[in-house]
Amino acid sequence: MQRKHLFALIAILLIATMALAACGGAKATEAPKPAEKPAATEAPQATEAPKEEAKPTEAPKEEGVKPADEIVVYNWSDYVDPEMYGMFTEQTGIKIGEDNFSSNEDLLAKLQGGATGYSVIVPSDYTVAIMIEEGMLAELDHDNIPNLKNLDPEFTKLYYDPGNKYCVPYLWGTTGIGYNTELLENPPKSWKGIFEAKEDDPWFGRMTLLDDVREVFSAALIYLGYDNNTQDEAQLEEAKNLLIKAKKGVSGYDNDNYEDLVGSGENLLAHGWNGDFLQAADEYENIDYYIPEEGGTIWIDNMCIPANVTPEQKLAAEMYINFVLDPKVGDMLGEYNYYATPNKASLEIADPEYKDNPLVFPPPEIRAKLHFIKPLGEFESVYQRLWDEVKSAQ
Ligand code: N2P
Repeated sequence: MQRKHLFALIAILLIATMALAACGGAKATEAPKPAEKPAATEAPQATEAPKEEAKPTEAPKEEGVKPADEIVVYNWSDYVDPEMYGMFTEQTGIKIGEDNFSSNEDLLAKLQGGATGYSVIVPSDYTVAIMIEEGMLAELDHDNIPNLKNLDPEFTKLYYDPGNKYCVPYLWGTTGIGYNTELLENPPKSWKGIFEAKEDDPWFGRMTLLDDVREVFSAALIYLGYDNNTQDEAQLEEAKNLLIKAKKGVSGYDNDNYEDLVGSGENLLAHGWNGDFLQAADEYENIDYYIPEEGGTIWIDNMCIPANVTPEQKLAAEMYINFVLDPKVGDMLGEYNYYATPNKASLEIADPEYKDNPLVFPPPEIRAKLHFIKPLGEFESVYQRLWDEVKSAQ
């Protein structure tokens, strides 16, 4: 080749290289991310679609995401085995903080108000339905939660989230009455004793009701023989009047300390959640729990991820959910809290004292008297208005 031809060729090659680099500039700088990790982890999906197409759409979103260093769980109080957080941090390096709410309505209001920073929240069934409807929850990536297989199949077909698209059941339980066995021999069998307490009943003025609109209305409606999710305003008015009259025998509305007040003897009985009383019974040794003869409520609490988390928080949250679904961890959680686990693999290794406890796992005759609180859409505001009237009545 002649010298001038050689220069011409070099010049052409140089220009061509520069032009290619300019066109592909964006790609060149971003190349390391999509090219390295996704290829390996996404291989199974890639077999279905041509590689070139799959990479740009799928790779950057999910892959290369590292779990957040720390997440905050927004939970009910006393609703975890305190050892669990340390175990999770030891296994994953992810730290866990916890913040507490006292009712589903508080949780909902807080998130509707724009709260951020919570990676896992624990709403009950009917509140999950509301949150899904309002687009407040992130869809779970089941690939990150292989322990989902441990759930009892019954808990994968729930009306509020079939297939666990958004949430994973955490614990379930019932709402009834707990009482001080030393100071009260014969607690009232019927809700009548609560809502129509007489001044000479020993518990008059020494009992609390939950500070929870749907729970309190459910109990009153069940006592009156109505559907606890009624939308009949006359029935609701009757329940409201009953609750207003009942106020004189009630010392307060409380979701967080009622079991201690019963254990210490300050109160003789309280409307509350089964596991809270049973945990306190360990400490005070003088508390028992029952469902009044007309019935009570049953609920399932769930681990969900708010829609506003970062991809890093979401991955860490899914890792935490997967951790809770571990058979041993699920068993620890249930046995510590005296709430029922939805984890079949946990039940298989659970202590018989726990899994045969009829106050944790109610037998069929009690189960038949338990009702779920259901989401009521717009009508929820009617309950809230009546509840405000109850709370503010003198
Ligand atoms: C635990 C509260 C139980 C949750 N302190 C009621 N859904």
